[in-house]
Amino acid sequence: MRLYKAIVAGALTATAAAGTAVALPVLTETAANAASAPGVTVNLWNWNWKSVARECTDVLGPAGYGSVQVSPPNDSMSKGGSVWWDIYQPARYTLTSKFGDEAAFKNMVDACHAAGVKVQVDTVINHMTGQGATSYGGYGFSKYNYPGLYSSWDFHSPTCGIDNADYGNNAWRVQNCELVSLSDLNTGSDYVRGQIAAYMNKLTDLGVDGFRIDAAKHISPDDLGAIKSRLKGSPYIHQEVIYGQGEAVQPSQYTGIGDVDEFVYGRKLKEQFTGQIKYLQSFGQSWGLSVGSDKAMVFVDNHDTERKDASAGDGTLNYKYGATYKLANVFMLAWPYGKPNVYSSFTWSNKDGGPPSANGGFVTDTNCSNGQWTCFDREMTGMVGFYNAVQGTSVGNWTDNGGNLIAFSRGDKGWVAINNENGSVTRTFTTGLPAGTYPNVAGGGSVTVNSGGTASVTVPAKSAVAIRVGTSATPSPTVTPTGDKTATVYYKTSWGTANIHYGINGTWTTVPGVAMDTACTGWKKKTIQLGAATTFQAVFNNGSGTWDNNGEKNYTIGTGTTTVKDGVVTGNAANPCEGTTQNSATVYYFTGWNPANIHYGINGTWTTVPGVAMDTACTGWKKKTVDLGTAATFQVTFNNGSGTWDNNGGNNYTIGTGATTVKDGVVTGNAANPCGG
Ligand code: LM2
Ligand code: CA
Repeated sequence: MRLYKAIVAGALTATAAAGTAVALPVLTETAANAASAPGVTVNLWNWNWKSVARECTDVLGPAGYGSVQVSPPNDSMSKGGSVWWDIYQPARYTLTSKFGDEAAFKNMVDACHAAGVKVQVDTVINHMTGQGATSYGGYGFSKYNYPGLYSSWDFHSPTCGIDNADYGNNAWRVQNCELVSLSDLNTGSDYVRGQIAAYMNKLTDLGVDGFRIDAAKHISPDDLGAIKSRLKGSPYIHQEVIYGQGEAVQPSQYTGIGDVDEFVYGRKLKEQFTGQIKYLQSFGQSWGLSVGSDKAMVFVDNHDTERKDASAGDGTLNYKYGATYKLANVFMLAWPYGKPNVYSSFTWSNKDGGPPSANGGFVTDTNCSNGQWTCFDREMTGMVGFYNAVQGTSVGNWTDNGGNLIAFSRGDKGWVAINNENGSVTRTFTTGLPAGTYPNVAGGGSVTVNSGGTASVTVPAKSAVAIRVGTSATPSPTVTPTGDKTATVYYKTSWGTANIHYGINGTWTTVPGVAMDTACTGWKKKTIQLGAATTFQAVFNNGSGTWDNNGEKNYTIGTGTTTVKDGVVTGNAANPCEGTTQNSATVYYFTGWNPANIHYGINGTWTTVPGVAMDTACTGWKKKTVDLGTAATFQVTFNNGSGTWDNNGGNNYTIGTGATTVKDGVVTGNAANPCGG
């Protein structure tokens, strides 16, 4: 929640500052300042690039995940697939890792961006190797000697090893001696800082949006700050600074640089979910979390903590805890603290063992049905939608059963019940939601909320029920207006998808509103039936959380043709597209899907995933007409709205103007209408 307040505060400040100017800027400018906000992150640890790309397109984008965190992409020491941890011993910064080469990495970043998912990279910059002589990319090195990159004088020397006692009383040794004998880079040196920044800037050039800083605790805040100052743009940064009570190096020393991976969070959730979750009512920084909500990236587990002994005080839950693990993740996505990071990786019995691989350790494609991967990201998709829907609300209607069942609302946007008991619980709960029937986004079934906001719900043992606005098992009734007034709105924007969310006499569309059509390059258009009304209220959004609400005032628009451009409303306007070239394409798609969406890009600007719903043309055929502006062709993929895609085997379909049919992978241009007529 603090995170959200920070963003709102930023928005208000910017608006107030602009208030002295004559024309108010559109809200999108403010949103751009918060562009690096990660949303819900998913850590696809040890997935290869090809599999991450596919997951972004098929699962993460459609679910609303904001970011994916990927494993170190640089060339590392090779143990030939026997262990996972060779990736934490960098050999050089070339992108030839066990997960794929630079082309595969770039393709992954592009696929994730096309799906609306940002990319964070795990960067190992404190050290190089402690053992080995060859890398996955076939490069030869030895400890302290990495030809063309670093030699012995680039490392802290004389060398020393970090002793356990150092953590308690000697920050200098924690940051200048070797962590498990890994050659410790002299991050105080200008040359070393330059090489590290060059590596990170190369990733930024490839489109990367953020970084996890591995072993940040072992780099002094001064050195890390100096490296950060050399970075391009403003990437999102979260730093691995593991909290230990009374230690010489503390997470709070790093919050000036960026966010911190909050390790106490997962330890506390393990205690509660293996005990009594009723105590979570007061869960927050007062529990001894190492940094405030606005600086914390939180997680139930990560690759290190999931491997700690079950008895270890600093261990966490992991996938082996089954339903309990899932409930803890539901809580993380429902409770306002920090920025959540969901973990999804391979299954293991040997703590050191590497991921599924072939040909000497190159990681094979993730398979979600052979038991070798948890694919836990797929179990949280509904809760990601919940998280997105409840941002900006606070916790209310807390209730518990005095033991292991808790329930709470997030404003009037969402409500969740978590049953960590061994038996089911049936109760009447106050949900705070508008009346209606809502699907359970944390599992199966649905919940009917009555007009008083209460609902009688049975929560099965070790399971959760979560409902939120914006989903509907029963669609909300549509108001049929009387009268025949209309308004045609032209909206100037660079968004690929634009929605108009509007209210007539106080009755608003369901967020995000109604998709606008492309009128011509840079302009979206929608004609709205006003009934008897002569004005209405409108705001615009891009379908993935960026809004233009006229600096919180909404736009008031009348009948006839209106243009909205850079915050200026012009009534009785001329059609801004008059005289411009206006190509259009009608696509007929043969499929058994219902619904079917068309997700398309014109000159590289793509619709927001999943794209635009197609209409049924006749049995087996869906149809959509797309305005292309001055473009003569565009790129097209199709999906069924729940994760099944047809992207022409990864190539997309290229389609031109006029009528085109797409059937069984075959594109026919200048086609006859397959439905006749
Ligand atoms: C991290 N954060 O600070 C990573 O999250 C963690 O997974 C890394 O340790 C560590 N820091 C270094 O980046 C892992 C693994 C270690 C492994 C190192 C380096 O947990 O066991 O150490 O990666 O690969 C291994 C051997 C160790 C040996 C060392 C150097 O297990 O016995 O030390 O390599 O050869 C003599
Ligand atoms: Ca160091």
